[in-house]
Amino acid sequence: METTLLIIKPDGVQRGLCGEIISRFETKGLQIVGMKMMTISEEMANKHYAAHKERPFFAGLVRFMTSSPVLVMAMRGVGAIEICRKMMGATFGSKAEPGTIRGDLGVSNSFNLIHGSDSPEAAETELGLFFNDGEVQSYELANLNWIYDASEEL
Ligand code: 3AN
Repeated sequence: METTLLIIKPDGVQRGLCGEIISRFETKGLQIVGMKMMTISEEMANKHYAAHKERPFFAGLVRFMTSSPVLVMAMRGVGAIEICRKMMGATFGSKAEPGTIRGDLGVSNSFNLIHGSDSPEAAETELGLFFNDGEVQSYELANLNWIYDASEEL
């Protein structure tokens, strides 16, 4: 099982798309193990996007991410990191494929609705940044054996 960090960005919250976006992950068979609404501080945004510090869009990105509340989620499943990235679609809403969250729900390149960790290392770091000890739950899904073929996949 992998756990990944997802953030419904300020545009997703403001546009009332949280339900739609969460529903896609639940319907897929992923398990929500953490969720909270928060307003990201500038310090946190700087840490989270440290890799992009030198990029021309960095200041705008930090301004956007701190401008209004976000919904932070920890999502668990076999291969969850790659599955969530595929479901999010390409970075820019204008380019993302139909069927993906960004492809179906937005047209903007800067306001692209959702963040998802892009590697196991990033997931670990980002989960640690956005969730305190004890905030990510461990519980057994009652229908786990109908989501996965337990004899082969778990
Ligand atoms: P992704 O979120 O698809 O992993 P990254 O990691 O390349 O994309 O970029 C991180 C974030 O930086 C993106 N989610 C997007 O909000 C923003 N970003 C990336 N490139 C640009 C750009 N050229 N103009 C504006 N914002 C950008």
